[in-house]
Amino acid sequence: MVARVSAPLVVTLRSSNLLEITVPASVTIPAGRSSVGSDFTVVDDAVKDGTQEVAVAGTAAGYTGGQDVVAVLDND
Ligand SMILES: [Ca+2]
Ligand SMILES: [Ca+2]
Repeated sequence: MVARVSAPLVVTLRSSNLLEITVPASVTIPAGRSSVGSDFTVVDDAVKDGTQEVAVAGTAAGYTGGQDVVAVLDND
């Protein structure tokens, strides 16, 4: 079961590779909700670097952090 937060919860975001994906420093889950959306920015690096896997992690005080891996494709 996914818990809804009783007060707004600030989640700090981190990208494992800022040369591939940048993320907002944080997002806030509104009170009464269990999640929130966020836009990530994929960097067009003009380097023939193949598919890169980047971990995006979220942490919040009092909660177990989580992360997921995003595959950034290459268009060069
Ligand atoms: Ca790249
Ligand atoms: Ca590239």
